[in-house]
Amino acid sequence: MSLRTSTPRADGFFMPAEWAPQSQVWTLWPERPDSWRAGALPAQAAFLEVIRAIARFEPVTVGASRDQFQNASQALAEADNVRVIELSNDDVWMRDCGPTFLIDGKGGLAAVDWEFNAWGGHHGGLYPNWDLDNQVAQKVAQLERVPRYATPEFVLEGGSIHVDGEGTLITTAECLLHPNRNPQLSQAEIERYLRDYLAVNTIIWLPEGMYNDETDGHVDNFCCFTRPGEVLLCWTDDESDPNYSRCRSALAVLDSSRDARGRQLVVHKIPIPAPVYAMLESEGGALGQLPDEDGQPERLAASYVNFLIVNGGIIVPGFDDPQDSVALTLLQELFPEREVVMVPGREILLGGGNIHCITQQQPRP
Ligand code: KQY
Repeated sequence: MSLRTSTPRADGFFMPAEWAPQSQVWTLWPERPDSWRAGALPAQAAFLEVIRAIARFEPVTVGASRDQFQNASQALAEADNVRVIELSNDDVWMRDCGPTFLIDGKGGLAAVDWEFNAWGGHHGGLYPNWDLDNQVAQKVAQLERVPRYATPEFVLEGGSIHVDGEGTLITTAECLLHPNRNPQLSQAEIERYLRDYLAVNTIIWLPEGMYNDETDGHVDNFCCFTRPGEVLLCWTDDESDPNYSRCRSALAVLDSSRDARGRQLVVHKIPIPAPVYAMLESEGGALGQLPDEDGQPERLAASYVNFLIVNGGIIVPGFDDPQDSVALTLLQELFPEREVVMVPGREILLGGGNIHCITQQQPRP
């Protein structure tokens, strides 16, 4: 399918909000032993719960490697609304290596194929080779027969941006201005890419994301739009929590921002769960799960904001924490027209992300 050499903005495409109607959700199947403990079996069970939860609302496509295709197919053989395809990958983070879908409001669908460098390339990247991940967006665009806009000279992960579909984008300086992504570009030049490829007009820069997030502070683990003019922000009142100052700095920016339509943002706060650590599972030997240099258990970047909006539903991770029910109730209030479904999030979190990170919605144009 065609590679476009113009920009999406020039061709009338824009990134819709996640709450816009969707035709399906894409994800990938875990197997990588240095990301997933115990032969990835616990992770595969966790992914199955997420996939089945989404499939209650809309179709899901699961990409599995050649080695895992049959295993994934068997595990999902009786799941309605799910197809498994063979799709080579380096790991599971479809939000980040997959395409960002665009619509034009006239029935057209397109995809942005951002350059992917595994969250930092050879300067802090999370695995040493990401060639297969870097082809995922192109393959998905071809499978769906949609035109593709590629940015081989600009690195971006889908989890580092959120849009309201009305011209506003939120991101974090911690991630997008990190020198391991696009060191040759100024902030203004990075904004140019966002404006040209997503057709946004107002960019809100939060200083940081969640503490100890392996992605250098992806916004999708920290703050998101819930509807035009309203955002949801991770929050803690515990002054000893390293997230305390991060939440307050973000709130200060949000409170003083206007969105693309000139609205002052309404900020909803969602508690973060009590600190979640990688402990017993470290025995499985996956990277990033061992105690840190001080011998302390590693704090994981657990967040309820890492949820996915689907047609008629919200799929949110739970952490066996008293705040789970608080988060569930708040999300149900914020999305009264959708059914909020909580699925266990710890096992996916051990790999470095959560439900939003492992999925990519395809809008229905
Ligand atoms: O989007 C994400 N949260 C990706 C995290 C990658 C972690 C690799 N171990």
